[in-house]
Amino acid sequence: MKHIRPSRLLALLAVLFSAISSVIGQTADQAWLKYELKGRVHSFFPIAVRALGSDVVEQAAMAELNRNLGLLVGQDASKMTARLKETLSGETVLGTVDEIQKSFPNIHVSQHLGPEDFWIWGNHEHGAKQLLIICGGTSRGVLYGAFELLRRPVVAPNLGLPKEGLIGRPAMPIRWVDEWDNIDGSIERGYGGRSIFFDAGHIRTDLAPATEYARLLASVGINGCNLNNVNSASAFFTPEMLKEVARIADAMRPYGVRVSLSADIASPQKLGGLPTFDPLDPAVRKWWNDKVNEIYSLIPDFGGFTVKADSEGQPGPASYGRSPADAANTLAAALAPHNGVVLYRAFVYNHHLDWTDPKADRARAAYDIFHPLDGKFAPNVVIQTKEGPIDFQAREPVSPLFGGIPHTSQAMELQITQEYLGQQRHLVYIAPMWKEVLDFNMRVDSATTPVKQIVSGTTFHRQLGGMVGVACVGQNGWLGSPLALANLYAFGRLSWNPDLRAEDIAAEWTRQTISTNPAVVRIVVNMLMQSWPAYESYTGPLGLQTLTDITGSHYGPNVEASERNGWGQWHKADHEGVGFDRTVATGTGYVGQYSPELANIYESTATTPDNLLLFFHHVPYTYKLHDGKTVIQYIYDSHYDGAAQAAHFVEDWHSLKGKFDPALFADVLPRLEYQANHAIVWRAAITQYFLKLSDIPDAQGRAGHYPNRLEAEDAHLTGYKIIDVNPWEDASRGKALSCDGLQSCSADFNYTGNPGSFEVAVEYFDLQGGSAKFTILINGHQQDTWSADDNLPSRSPNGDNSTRHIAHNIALKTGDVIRIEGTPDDADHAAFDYIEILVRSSAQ
Ligand code: GCV
Repeated sequence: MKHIRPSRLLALLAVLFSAISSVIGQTADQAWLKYELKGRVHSFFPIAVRALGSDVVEQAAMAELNRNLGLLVGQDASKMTARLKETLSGETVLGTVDEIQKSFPNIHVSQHLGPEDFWIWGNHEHGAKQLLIICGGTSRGVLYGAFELLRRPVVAPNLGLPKEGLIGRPAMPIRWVDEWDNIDGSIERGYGGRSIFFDAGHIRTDLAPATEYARLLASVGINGCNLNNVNSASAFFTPEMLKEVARIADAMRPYGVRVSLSADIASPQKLGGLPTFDPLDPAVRKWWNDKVNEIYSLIPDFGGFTVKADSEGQPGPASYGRSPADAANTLAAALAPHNGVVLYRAFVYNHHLDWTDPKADRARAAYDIFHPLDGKFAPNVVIQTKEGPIDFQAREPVSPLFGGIPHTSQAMELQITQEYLGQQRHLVYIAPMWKEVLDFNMRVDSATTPVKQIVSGTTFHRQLGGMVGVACVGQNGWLGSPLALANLYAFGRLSWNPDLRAEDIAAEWTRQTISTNPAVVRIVVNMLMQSWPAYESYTGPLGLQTLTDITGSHYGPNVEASERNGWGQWHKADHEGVGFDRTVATGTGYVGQYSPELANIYESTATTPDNLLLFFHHVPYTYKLHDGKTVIQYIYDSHYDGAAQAAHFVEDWHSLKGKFDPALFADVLPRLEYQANHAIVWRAAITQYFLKLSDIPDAQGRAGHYPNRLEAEDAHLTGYKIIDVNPWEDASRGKALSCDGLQSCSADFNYTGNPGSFEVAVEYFDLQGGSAKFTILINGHQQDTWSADDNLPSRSPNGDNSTRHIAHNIALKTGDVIRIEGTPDDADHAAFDYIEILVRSSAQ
C-alpha cells in the first residue's frame, strides 16, 4: 500500500469507526463473522490489544479483535474495568516487522514475511507477562493475522500456537472479487438485490455496506474488488464519477481491499472524443496515460483494470486489426508506473458462429486467440481465464489455456454468483468444482502442473497470478440466500490456500455461520458437498452443460436453446445420438489444445471420463458408459437420482430444527422446498425431451409416466384456455392452462381414486408482472389458497417459473370434484400445468 497523507488517514479512520459504531443495515455479521456464536469466543489471546502503528489497516485489525473480545466478556474491551483487565491480563500486540522489532528488540521476528504474510507468536507465559504478537509483513499481513487468530478456535479448536509461531502467507497475489454492477444500481447476473455501491448514476451516499463488504472479504484474505460490470464500463471513467469512485476506495481501504474498474477499450472515443480507439494510436495511448494518472491522483492504491473486449458485443482491438496483446499492453503501460495491473479476460469468442459448420467450436476460442500471443504481454498483464472453455456450466472440462501460455501471468476466473447453477434459489456449494479445477493436472511438458500452481505463478515462475471470483453481491443479505454465502467464503479461503479441502472449508463456514454443534456441522457439510453433484444430475449430466435457456434467463430447462444459433453451446442432440465431437480425428480438434497426455485421454470415448463424455464426443444413445449403463438410461437415472437428492436436502434440514437460530432455519426451509420442486421440473423436462427425441423408453418405466398426475388440459374448464408452453418440455405434454382476459377461471377434476387423506400438489407458473391467486376447492368448499408472488424469471409460462404449491391433508373420496380456481393479476395469468394427488405426507 502506498503512503497515505495524514489528512486522508484521518478521513479513513473516520470511515472505519463510523462503519463500526453506526447502525448498519447490512453487515458482515450477517455472514460468517458472527462473534456471538457459541464456540467463537475464546480466551486464546490476552484482551489488552495494542496496535503499534497508526496505519488504518492496522487499526482495523485491532478493532476486529476488540469486537470479538468485547463479546467474550459481554462488553466492549475498551470499556472494561481495570479489575477485569487484570484478571485477563497480558497483552496482544499488533505491528509490522519493523514496528515489532523496534518495540521488542529481544524477540526474534521472522525476517521473511512478504507484504501480506503474518506471523503469530506467543511467549507461552501466564498472567501479566503473557504476550501474543501478530506481526505482518505490512499492515495487511497484520489484518490477515488478526482474522486467522479469530478463526482459529473455530477451525482448529484443539490446536494451540506452535512454539515457533504460526506463519501464514497467501498462495497467490491476486485474490479479487469482480462485481458486475451497473451505474444505475442493477447488477448483471446478481441475485442478491441491488448494488451496494451504485444507484441512479451515482455512488451511494451511505457506503457503510461497502466497508462491511471489505471486512468480509478481508476476513478470508481477498485483497481486491473490481467494482463495475465489464459490459458497461465507460460511464465510470468521467472525472465526476472517478471522484465518486474514490469514496468507495476510501470505504474499503481500511480492510486492505484495493478497488479496480472494468475498462471499456473504446473509452478514448466514447468519452475522450477521439476519432479512434486503436490501442496503437499515439493519441489513444496518451488518453489512457492521462486517464490513469487522473485515477491515481484520486485513488493512490487503485488496483488496475479488468477488460472484456471483442466479446459478446463489446468493442475491442480487433476493430483495428490489433491483438489483445496490443490493447492490454497499452493499458499496462499507463498503469505500470503506479503498480497497477491489467486483468485481460480470455473470454473472447465469436457469438455468431456457423452452427452448420462441423468444425466451428466456441470452446476453441480462448486458446486459439491467446496461445499465439504467449510472451507478448507486458509484465503487469494477467490473462484472466474462466475455469472452463464455455461459460460457468454445471460441468465443463478445465480450460486448456491454463497449460497454453507459460510465458504469461494467469488468473482463474470463477463465478460465486450462481448464474448457471440455480441463481442462488438452488443450494449449490461450488467449492468441490473449483477444487477439481485447481487440483487438475495440466501435464504441461509431461510434468505435474496442477492449475493451482499455474495460476499462483509457481509453475512458470510468474510474479503475478491469482483467482478472481465473480461475486455480484447486493443489498439483500449479500448473495440473496444464506447458504450461498458458503461460496463466497470458500472462494476466499481457496484463493489464500488452494490446498484446502472443500469439505473442510464447508465445515469451517458452518461452524462460524450456523452452529458448532457436531451433528449440525455433519449434516450441513453433507448437504453442501452433495449439492453440486445433485444439481448436475438433475440439469445437464455427462458434460452436456446446464441445458438451460442460454439466450434468456440461464435458469430453467430449455434443451434446444443451445442449438441452431451462433452462441456455440451446442450439444448436438438428434434422434440417433447426442454430444459434440471435439476430437482431433473426426471433430473440431479442440482436444488437441491439451497436452498430449490429456489429449490422448479425451480423444477416445474409452478413456474420457463419463462425466465429460458428451462434451468431447457424439455417441448413440445406446453407447455404454464405463459401468455398462447406456447414455440414455444414465440421463433418465441421473435426473431421478438428482431430484431425490434435492428432496433429501429438505429432510436433512428438517432434522436440524431447534438446533440453531430459528430465523435462519425458517429462512432456508422454503428455499430448499422450492429447490426440491424445481428439481422435479428439471427432471420432467429433460427426461421427456430425450424420451421423445430418442424414442428409447426408460428401462425403469418412469420417464413419461406420471401415475399421480391429472393433466390440467383434461379437466372441465370454465374460462381457462389450453396453451402451448414454450419450450414444450417445460410442461407436462407441452400444454398448460392460462386465464386470459377474465376475472377468474376454473378447472374441475373428477377424483376417481380411493378415499383417504392426501397432498394435492398444484404445478403452476408464477409469472413476473403480477401476483395471481389460486384456490383449491373440494366439492365447492375452499381448502387452500395462495398467491403466486415469488420472484421467478420470465413473463411466459415455462421452466423458469414452473413451481408448485402443496395442500396438505386433503380428504378425498371417489367422485369428489377438485376445483382449481385461478384469479389473474396484471401480466400473471394464473397459468397452471397439472395437479398431483400424493399419498406421502410431508406436512412437517
Ligand atoms: C458480464 C456470460 C454472462 C454475461 C457475462 C459474460 C461475461 O455470458 O451471461 O452476463 O457478462 O458471461 O463473463 O462477460
